[in-house]
Amino acid sequence: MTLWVRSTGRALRLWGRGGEPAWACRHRVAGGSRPTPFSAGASGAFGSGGGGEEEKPRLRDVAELIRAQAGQGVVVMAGAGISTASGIPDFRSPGSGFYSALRHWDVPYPEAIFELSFFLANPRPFFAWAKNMHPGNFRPNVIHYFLRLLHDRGLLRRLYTQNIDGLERASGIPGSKLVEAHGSFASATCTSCGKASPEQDLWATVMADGVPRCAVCAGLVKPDVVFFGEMLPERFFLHLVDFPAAELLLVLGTSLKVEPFASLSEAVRSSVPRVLMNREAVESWRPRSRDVVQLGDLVDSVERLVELLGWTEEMRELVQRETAKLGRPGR
Ligand code: CNA
Ligand code: ZN
Repeated sequence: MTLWVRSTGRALRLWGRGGEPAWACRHRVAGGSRPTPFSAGASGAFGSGGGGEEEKPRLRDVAELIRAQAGQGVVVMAGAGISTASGIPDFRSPGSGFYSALRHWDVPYPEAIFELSFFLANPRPFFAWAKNMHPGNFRPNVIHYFLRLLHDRGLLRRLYTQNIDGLERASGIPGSKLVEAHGSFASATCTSCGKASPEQDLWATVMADGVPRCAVCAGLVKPDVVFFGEMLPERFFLHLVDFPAAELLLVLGTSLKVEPFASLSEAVRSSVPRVLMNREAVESWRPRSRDVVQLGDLVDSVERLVELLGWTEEMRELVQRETAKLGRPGR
């Protein structure tokens, strides 16, 4: 297990315990003790159950909170659940999640393909998986475009994402508004000499089932996604200013099992409303009185939310415009 250094330290590394992959480590360390499991009715003012009669009032509350924003006060935390509708499996959903598929791979245990030591010895399983992540395979969905609308409307302070699929960028949200906390495939580096490798070279090799090598020293080239025990990008430190300044926190499509990312959900001021939207309850969520928890499919929730906000037409136009711009088939 790699050491995890708290934000007061000099470095932040992904941290895991109990057999989780590099950028999918589990367990929180904030506060030291395990939080009380999240349960129905324990989520504060608006309850925690999903679906049915209660859905509308909760989404209305979310819409109200967004409407109440005057400036760039919205901070978003996103996870793999915002991209499943684009056709990219998350890790933990039973059946469809990446973990469920791993038994077909030549790895001693699932998390090994994101461990540097395993990668250096046997990079093929990682690149076989990476092939599926080619940016041409996917395009943003309504959830990404909802976040884009938050930006267009001048409400977004920053979007922190754990995703490495680049779909937030592809939706048109500028890099200055993004913190890709677990890196991305947009750049790659030689693991021997540190030379940067062009993204197109990487993909050309990976798509041909090859293993990318450095043009200078023939060392193994690794995309700049954060592996187990690796440093998080410097931009992650923006959280030190963003979270204390946030006026509203949206947490979307994440199991909050990766540290140090997960603990950010507790870094906003206690008076700041937090909205958690996920398919299922999040075990480590520590309820606060102003929380709103909306469980269920994110696409359904976001579409309804957009409707409640009166942004449906704007969203339709945005999706049309951006889809035409991307000019390639997606899912
Ligand atoms: P996770 O642990 O797999 O959790 C995803 C969460 O999203 C789960 O709680 C799901 O129930 C929920 N979810 C999935 N689909 C939907 C949906 N349509 N509507 C509502 N909720 C949904 O993934 P996390 O992101 O929490 O964190 C772990 C890793 C996974 C991070 O480091 C990611 O980088 C990594 N990951 C990224 C991608 C990607 O880039 N798209 C894909 C798979 C894994
Ligand atoms: Zn090199």
